[in-house]
Amino acid sequence: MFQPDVEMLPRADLTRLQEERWRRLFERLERSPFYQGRLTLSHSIKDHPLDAVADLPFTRKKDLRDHYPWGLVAVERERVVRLHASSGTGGKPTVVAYTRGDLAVWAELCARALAMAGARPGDRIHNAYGYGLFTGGLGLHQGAEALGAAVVPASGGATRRQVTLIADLEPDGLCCTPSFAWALAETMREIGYDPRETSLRYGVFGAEPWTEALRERIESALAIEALDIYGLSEIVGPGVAMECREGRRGLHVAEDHIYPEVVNPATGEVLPPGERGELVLTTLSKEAMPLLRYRTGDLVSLYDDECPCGRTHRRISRVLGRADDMLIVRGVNVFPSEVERVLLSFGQLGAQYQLVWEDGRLDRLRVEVEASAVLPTAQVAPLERAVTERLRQELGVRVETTIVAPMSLPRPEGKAVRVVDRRTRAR
Ligand code: DLL
Repeated sequence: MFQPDVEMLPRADLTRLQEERWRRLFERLERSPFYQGRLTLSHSIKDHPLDAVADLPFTRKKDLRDHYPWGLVAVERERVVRLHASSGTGGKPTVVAYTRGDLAVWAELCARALAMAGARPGDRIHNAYGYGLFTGGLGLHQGAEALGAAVVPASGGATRRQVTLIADLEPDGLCCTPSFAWALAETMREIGYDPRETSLRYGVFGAEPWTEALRERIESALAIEALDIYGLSEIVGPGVAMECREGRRGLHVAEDHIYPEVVNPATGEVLPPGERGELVLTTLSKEAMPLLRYRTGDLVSLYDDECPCGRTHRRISRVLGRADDMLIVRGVNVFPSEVERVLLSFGQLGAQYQLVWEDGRLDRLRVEVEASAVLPTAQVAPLERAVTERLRQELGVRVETTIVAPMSLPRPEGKAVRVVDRRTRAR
């Protein structure tokens, strides 16, 4: 454990620490132009207890966009030492700012996360998250250094060169998106290098939704332990929550710095532990860009039961999907991760797939999925029918399946693109 004192802090002490930081958060929010206009007039924010946080308004991604780039910054411009931006679809990105203190906390959170996956000082860590405006590369880079590990800052892309680096530099850990981890294993096989024979012991995979089924495939393909890391730029980047190797059920939220709630996405009402809803996060110590009740759009449940690792911080489930990623196929809600779970239950199918919207009288969704190895032609159609039938049973709606040749779908360099729209008619 990187910081056992805080990671295992008894619950009562943790609550006290949260409350202390919560009071100081309000002083910071008052210095943010966005919150000044919003909070002081309508809410008596001073002395507002943390356990009544649900009375306070949410902050949404739109607020960050509307007040781009400086409107949520709560410190003098000279104190900002780093800017990142989140990958948005269209329009302006959302920019996030950090003070020196924010960077130090972020490095700690990423060091904790790496240690949760089994990283130790002196390890070598191959970091294939993208470096740049995206927070994955630099975030885990700082974390590895804070832990006392050596980082190979490979960044994304150039898969073959990355395989060579892994073979030559013999890292202990791998950081990248789960889809890129899978692409690395495939490339290793393609060039005749057994992916089970690398030096790697563990992987810290996140930045996109993935399933238990994909975890099993990656663990067996690379002979490593694969753990889930969660984060978002608006809050800090990777390190907001991390799965521990002892529990492997849920990701510990760094509760000394971030306060989690799960709400009903439609009504905003706070849900009890165990119920699935949208994750809402409040930063407790962020200086440059403190956020109050930020709607992440990510669907999870919160667990408050004990974890075998001894950490006291509550956990969130694996992210099921984003509220806005949900596809509605003829009235039925479909999450790409549910499709992935079904596809990977077929050993003959690979882990690379896309959901394609097509023209048709009704909404037509088709799954294109790669075979895991070249299939005899006679087997393709019956397997497609079997997959379509299983999808119908599990999702409750018909989704046609097309099996394509291994390695024929585009390989991701960063986050996987799971949904493609090929409709031509105006919508
Ligand atoms: O993806 C930060 C990150 C980098 C996390 C590296 C983990 C590892 P953004 O680009 O701002 O930041 O995207 C944040 O990605 O709201 C989720 O929808 C999704 N996401 C992140 N981690 C996971 C995960 C980074 N483990 C958005 N499982 C979030 C599922 C994830 N979705």
